[in-house]
Amino acid sequence: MGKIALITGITGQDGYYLAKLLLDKGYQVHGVRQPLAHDDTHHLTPLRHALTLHWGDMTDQTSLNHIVQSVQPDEIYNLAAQSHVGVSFAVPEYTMNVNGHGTIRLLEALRLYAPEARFYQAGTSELFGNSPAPQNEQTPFDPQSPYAAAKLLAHQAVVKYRTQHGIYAVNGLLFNHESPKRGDDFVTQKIVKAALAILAGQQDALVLGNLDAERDWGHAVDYVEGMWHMLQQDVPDDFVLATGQACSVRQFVEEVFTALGHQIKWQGQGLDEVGILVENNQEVVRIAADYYRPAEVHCLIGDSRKAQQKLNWSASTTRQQLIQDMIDAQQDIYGADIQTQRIRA
Ligand code: NAP
Ligand code: G4F
Repeated sequence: MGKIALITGITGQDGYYLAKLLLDKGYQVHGVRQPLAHDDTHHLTPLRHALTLHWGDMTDQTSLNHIVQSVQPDEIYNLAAQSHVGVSFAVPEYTMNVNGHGTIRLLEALRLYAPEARFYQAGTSELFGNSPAPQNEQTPFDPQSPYAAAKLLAHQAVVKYRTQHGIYAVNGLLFNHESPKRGDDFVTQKIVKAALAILAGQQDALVLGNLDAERDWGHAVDYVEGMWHMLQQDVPDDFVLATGQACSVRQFVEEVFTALGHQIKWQGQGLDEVGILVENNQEVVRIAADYYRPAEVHCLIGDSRKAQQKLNWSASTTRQQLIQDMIDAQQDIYGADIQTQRIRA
């Protein structure tokens, strides 16, 4: 029989791609779903029949104990989180409870009920904050948000359970990764969906915050492969996964419109800056202070040479392929209207 995996956060973006990867590898895949979420399994529809889902919550030790005890997993992937950095400024205590204390709860459940299980923690490049790029495993942490502070607690807990309790527990320090399954509130998906809606005549403008932030955007399908590799090593260790390519939010906007056959030019500065379609001067991008964060992480570019050398992992999907994949996934909704716009342009 194949190995047994338990995934928290299975209803999210990475949960889908990881569950698919593990099912393809012959794993029995179990997932945790929150009791209060509604419509949480729509991403999972193509896989749903092959998965076993359990009610549980990262804020509830009893449910995690019960799930770990009954599933007896070989591998636990802790992907569950309040994963929006901007939102974490509004709900800092909740974010710490889910992302920080929740990780400790799950590690305790493992230690008590399945101590031989291997543990993957969904760590983040946000830990590096404004430490100079490129960032790697040696770069000092500099958390800028409640989200990053909570993930730092989780990171340190994983190191302690590894060194003090002898548990095979690892931190993946993953840079931004996106896909058609990305939540609508993250900037890449917001840009893709808005560009399509604007060009289809269904939305007035795309309203953004800081256009100058730089991120290292890869495709989630590559990153879940790296998660799996981290749990197959002889010795547990922490790894950065990244593409090594920087791109600003501004450039991402330009690349999405270019992929749709349109060119953007920029006018004005700060909150008054606008993005305009070159062909007809239509104002399609505006800035609003609401989308700025109290503290920004300016530039994240990952150096994943350690993962290349020890895991034989590298990000194989280019940003252009990622953008095309995200656009293609929307074609059922916007396809016909977009073609009309192209002819008019
Ligand atoms: P996501 O799409 O936001 O998924 C988050 C998952 O966590 C969802 O399944 C959500 O359930 C679940 N969850 C939230 N609160 C929970 C709670 N209290 N109890 C149980 N489950 C809960 O995030 P993602 O992009 O897949 O990211 C996966 C993990 O990697 C997260 O921990 C994130 O912080 C981390 N990470 C992501 C990136 C990235 O670029 N994507 C980079 C570095 C690290 P519902 O569906 O019910 O809301
Ligand atoms: O898409 P974002 O919200 O992602 P962010 O903050 O980088 O966090 C994501 O990646 C982390 C890894 O580095 C994960 F740990 C985390 O869970 C999440 O998956 O924002 C990207 C950038 C930021 O600089 C933000 O200020 O885009 C900027 N931005 C500008 N306008 C915007 C907007 N972000 C959002 N969400 N919405 C805007 O309108």
